[in-house]
Amino acid sequence: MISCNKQLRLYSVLIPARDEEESLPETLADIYSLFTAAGIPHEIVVIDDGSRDKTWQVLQNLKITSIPTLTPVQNPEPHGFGRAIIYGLDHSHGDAVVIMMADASDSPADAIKYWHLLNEGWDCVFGSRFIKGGKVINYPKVKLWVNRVANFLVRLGFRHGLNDTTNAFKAYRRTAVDGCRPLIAPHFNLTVEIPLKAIVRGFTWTVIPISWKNRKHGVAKLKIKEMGSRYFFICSYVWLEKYFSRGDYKHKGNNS
Ligand SMILES: Nc1nc2c(ncn2[C@@H]2O[C@H](COP(=O)(O)OP(=O)(O)O)[C@@H](O)[C@H]2O)c(=O)[nH]1
Ligand SMILES: [Mg+2]
Repeated sequence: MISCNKQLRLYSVLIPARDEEESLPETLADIYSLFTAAGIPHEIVVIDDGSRDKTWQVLQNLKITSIPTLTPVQNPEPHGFGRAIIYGLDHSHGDAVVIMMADASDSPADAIKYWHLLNEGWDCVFGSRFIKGGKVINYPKVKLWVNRVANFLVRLGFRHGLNDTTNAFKAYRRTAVDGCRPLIAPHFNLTVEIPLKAIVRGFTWTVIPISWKNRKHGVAKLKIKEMGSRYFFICSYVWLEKYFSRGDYKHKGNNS
């Protein structure tokens, strides 16, 4: 069901980045060129989160030389993937947002499909790498296995039918993200807090197949051992809201 037909004005691309000096030039050039060619009004908000390499200088340079829609910001301490995204949400101006990774794992062409679906009226557009048409390239084996088990358990708990909840690469109308506040996950667990809350709170959503590729530069930072309990915590919290809050936090009516 589609709740709103209002055309969107500006697409904010939020990219949390920590020590991504090598990946960012290519990632940002790809997004900028495809979005510009598609005529999408956008801003690219890269949130530098305490990088110890030259990420910040690289961003300043790209903004001046080649990517005018880039607006880099620095997340002050305390750091954390989730905190950086929340900082980016608070410092971006679009009425639609898409969360993408700095390591070029997400496809700008998919982000463009998200934009068009948001404009058709969906509150949220999710991608799945694990439905017909979806694709993963060089996904590390253990990580893939953990991912599939985690997504199966989330699906069991929420009965929402989505099989790629944990992937951060999703797009939202601003009204939907704001309807998920207060956002409380400080780390990678924000990647499940937003979609689960949006679903539980009654925002409309749809899914398309997407592709994902492993990074070419730098190292992956998600530590499954450290994050497991945090994912469990946030899923439990939203699960309790779903079954015991008597709809107190539900999105009421069409105010998108
Ligand atoms: N703000 C912020 N971003 C981070 C942090 N760790 C990783 N990222 C970013 O999150 C995205 C995904 O990280 P990555 O290392 O590729 O994780 P993985 O591929 O899921 O293991 C990239 O854009 C990283 O730069 C962090 O501590 N703070
Ligand atoms: Mg990655």
